[in-house]
This record gives sequence, C-alpha cells and structure tokens, in this order.
Amino acid sequence: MNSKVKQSQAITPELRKWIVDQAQAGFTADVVLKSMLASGWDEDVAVDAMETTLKAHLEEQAVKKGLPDPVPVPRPAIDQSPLYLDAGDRQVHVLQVVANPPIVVFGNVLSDEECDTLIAAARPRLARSLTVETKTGGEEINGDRTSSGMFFQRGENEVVKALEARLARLLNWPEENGEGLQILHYHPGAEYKPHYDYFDPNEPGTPTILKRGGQRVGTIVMYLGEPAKGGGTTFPDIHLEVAPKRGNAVFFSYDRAHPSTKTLHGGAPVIEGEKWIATKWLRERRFE
Ligand code: PD2
Ligand code: ZN
Repeated sequence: MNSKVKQSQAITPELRKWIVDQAQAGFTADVVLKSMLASGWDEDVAVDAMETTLKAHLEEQAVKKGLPDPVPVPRPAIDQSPLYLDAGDRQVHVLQVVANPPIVVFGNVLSDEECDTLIAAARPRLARSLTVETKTGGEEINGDRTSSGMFFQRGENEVVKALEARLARLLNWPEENGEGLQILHYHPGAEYKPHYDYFDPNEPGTPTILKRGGQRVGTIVMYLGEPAKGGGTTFPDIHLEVAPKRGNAVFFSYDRAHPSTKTLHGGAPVIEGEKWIATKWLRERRFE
C-alpha cells in the first residue's frame, strides 16, 4: 500500500474505541490485527494504531486508579480578574494569577508594622524547623529545611487574630480549618528544598495526621522580611519563582494529594540578607 493510502487511514476515536473494546472482550492482539487486515487496513498502520491506542488506554487507567478523588479547595474570588480584593480590614492587591496549578500572588496582605510585630513576637521562640514526619505522624528535624521557625496558636494575639480573619475572607475558607500560623526565618544559605505540602497518602503516619482536620488543601506563604538576594518561592514544575517581597504573599491550592497538582514548591536559598515568612496551611475540615 502506498503512503497516500496510509495517510487516508486515520486513527479515529471510533477506531481507538473499537480496539479497546476488542481487547476488553478478550481478543488477543493477533486476532485484532487479523481482523483489521481483513477489513483493508495497512499492516504498519494497524500495528501502530493498536500499540499507541492500547498504551494510551493502559496509562489512562493507571492514572485513574492512582488518583485520589478531588476535594473542594479555598478559592479567592478572582473570576472577574479584579485588581483588588476586599479582605475585610484591608484591600489586598491581586498581582499575578496562574490557572494550573492554581496560584495567586497577592500584594498588600500585611502592613510593615504587622510584619515587624510578628517577627518580634516570633524571634525569641524560634527553634530549628521541624516538619511533620509522615512515617510516624510525629515531628522531626529535616535536612531539607535549614530555616528556624515557630508556630503561633490560632488567635494567639491581636495581629494573628486580625490576619487570620483577613485570610479567611480573602481565600473564602473557614478560619477554623487553618493550622496555626508558622513563622520561618532563613539566614544566607538556608533554604527549603522542593516538596508538596499535602501529606503523602502512601506514608504510614498519614492516617493519624489526617484525623485532625483532614488533608491540607491550600497554602499561603506571606513574606514578612525580604532578603536582598535569593529566597524566592519556586514552583519547579512550571518554572515559576515568586519574589519574596515584604507584605506580599503567594497562595496555591491542591485538590488531591498527588503530584499531578503540579504544586511542588520550594524556598530557594537566601543569598544575601534575611528572609522571614509566615505560612498558613489550610485543611479540609476544622483543625482543632
Ligand atoms: O519559604 C518559602 O518560600 C517556602 C517554600 C516552600 C515555604 C514553604 N514551602 C512552606 O512554608 O510550606
Ligand atoms: Zn511548602
């Protein structure tokens, strides 16, 4: 058969469906191929159609099987591309939006005074950062995170209270679903290697962690103190780096605990100066 005829034998969705149906009915590749040849298909085209169709189908099935169901996530009201959002006691600026993964960079989330107050209250309570250890459900020092940090209790002081109410309104997510605010301090050389903020469903400690509030479904990282160089928040899957500008914040959400959310992110090494952030992680349900 010449190449002109081959070109006319397009692999249509109907043909793909027929091939998958035959395979599911238990016919071997040989039988399906013979059947295609008998109805006039060129052998090369038929073999190629079968290979690509069945491979794509198997991948689709694997992805479907491995993916947890999506859950509702916090959503700032940005459908109509507003420049500003009313966060109750403050007009927050919408600086940049990414659709997939859902990322919003905000400006004017905190005043300079609020940033200073949070840093001053956190400084005497800093300790080398721990991360939740999903193998056991406990906490451990993590070599991927060379910052030091502390947690505020929810509503612990007036600035924390005001900020938590502001974030709940900005992100349309109940205050009670938020973990306590975490403050992190990075010196030059300190970084937070790329990671996902959700708890890995395959780790044995995760079911224990999830009993309190369910999965994390969103993160907002707020910049309290800006380094002169380095220290951006990076999203390697989409080659994005958010500048750690004081008073600004980056928000992102993940509707399933899976890398397909493309929410891998990290804190790039600080090169010069100091970086201070406040992170609020948002859970599916009340976090008590
Ligand atoms: O400091 C950051 O930019 C950063 C990067 C990745 C913070 C977090 N993750 C976090 O607090 O989860
Ligand atoms: Zn993170």
